[in-house]
Order: sequence, then C-alpha cells, then structure tokens
Amino acid sequence: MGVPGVRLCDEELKLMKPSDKFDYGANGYHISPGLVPDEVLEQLIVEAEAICCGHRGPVNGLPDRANYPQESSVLNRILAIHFPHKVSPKYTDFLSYPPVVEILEQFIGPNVKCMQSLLFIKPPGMPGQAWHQDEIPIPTRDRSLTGVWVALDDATIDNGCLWVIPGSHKPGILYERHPHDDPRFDKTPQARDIPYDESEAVPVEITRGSVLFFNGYLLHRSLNNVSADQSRRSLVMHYMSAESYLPWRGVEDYRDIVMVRGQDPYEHRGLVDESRAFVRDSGVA
Ligand SMILES: O=C(O)CCC(=O)C(=O)O
Repeated sequence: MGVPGVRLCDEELKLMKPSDKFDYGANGYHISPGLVPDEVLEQLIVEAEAICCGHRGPVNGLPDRANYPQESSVLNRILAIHFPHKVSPKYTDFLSYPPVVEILEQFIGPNVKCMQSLLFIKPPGMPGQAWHQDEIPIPTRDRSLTGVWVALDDATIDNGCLWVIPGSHKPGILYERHPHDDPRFDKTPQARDIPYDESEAVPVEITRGSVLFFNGYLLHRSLNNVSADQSRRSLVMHYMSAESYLPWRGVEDYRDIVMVRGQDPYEHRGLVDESRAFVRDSGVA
C-alpha cells in the first residue's frame, strides 16, 4: 500500500482500489492470519478423513481399503483430492464461507464464482508442486483467477508450505510449462525460464486457520514434505469473476460452478454437474 512508512489519510484510503489496501496489487498475495476458527477447522478435518476413507461417496483412485484397513494408513497414501466439494456438502458450503468471501470480493469484484477445490493431506514423504501459475491450467478471460489456500495444519518449510515470488504476477506474462524430473515435485509441469532468482522466493509459513489469497498469475510452488511426522493438510479453492467466461476442460464456458457472491450474468445457461472427485497421482509408489 503506497510508499512504505507513509500514512494515508482516510480520504486517500477511500480512493484506493480495495485490492491495493491489502498490498494484494503489489505482491500478488495476501495473508489473513487466523481467519478460520478452531471449531470450523475441526469440522473440516473430520470431514476430510471421511472423504479420504470413501464415506462421503465415490472418489476416483482412493487406496483400496483391503490393502489399507486402518483409516490412518489410507490418509498416509493421499497427496490430494481434487473436487472434494463434489462429494461433501460441508465442503460445498465452505466454498461460500463468509469471512473468505468478504475478502475475495475486494480482489475480484461483486460477482464471484468458484470452479475448483483441492484437499491436500500431504503426509511426510509426499512431493510438492513445482513453480507454476494457476491461470495456465485454469484460464480466465479477465485474469481474475484467485486461489484461496486454507491451512488446516501449521504450514512450515519442513512439511511443504507454499512458496511465492512476490510481484511475479505483475508483468501479466504466462511462463511456459515443461515436464521435469525433479523428485521433490509431483509430475505437474514446471514453469521454465522464469526471470526470477530462487533467492526472491518467500516461504508462506502460516499457522492453522490462516488463509493465503493469491493471484492466478503469481508464480508459486511447494516443496516436498520432509518432516518426520507432520502432515500438511490444506484446502485450496479457486475463484474468479462471474462476468468472465471460463474456457476450461474443453468447453467455451465451463458451467460446473458455484456462485458464492452476487449475480451470475450467465444464469440463463444453467449449470452442469460434471467434475468428479479424484485422487491426485503423487508418483509415490
Ligand atoms: O499446496 C500445494 O502444495 C500446491 C497448491 C498449488 O500450487 C495450487 O493449488 O495451485
């Protein structure tokens, strides 16, 4: 916000875009410490265990319970589940969690839709995800994609917290992704030839219940979980402006969305129900 050390008067603050009030415009991310209280976190964690054990409906690729009769040993096999909100009404409800949506509205505008959720368990030994920008796999037309990363556990360097390159969203450039063979990361392609040095990367070590909001052009990654016994559970949700089409997953405008704030200008087109929950391939045998 403005020049460091300079205090702005109320009138000046009113004139600023809301996103600049949070330094979101300059850095491409914003952290809200302790935004989700313990009782809500506990409900999400209990529900996460039920989803991972198949108690909430079909999740493609879940470990075979015959091989893993203990619930805890199932959890130890799972890096992440895509679209948990498709099997869990609790996770569907959480997409619209008011304290999160209040902040999202500041960054995106009055009309906000969600198209994706990801539940990470990431127990020790699981890989991270190499440098990337979310607007490549999820291309909005108006660059409004915003990730919301909710820490269900304290996220540390050891257990594989997110890392960001502050300001890397600003040029509005999409860096090409290529396959890699770095064993620290899963097989998701890596942004290559980025004009930033590793020393510019910042680890986002946040306590459980804290929430990171980040711009879809921001370069980010996570390292592998090298802790002895700390899973790094987190819930990631992706949102964008409802005014923008979403050319994703082979269609001109992806309509398997959940409106979380305001009006949907394309409501007349109806919604579809096509995403299904599945386990991400961790590459760990
Ligand atoms: O949390 C992680 O390990 C990676 C998440 C991520 O990069 C994303 O959701 O875009």
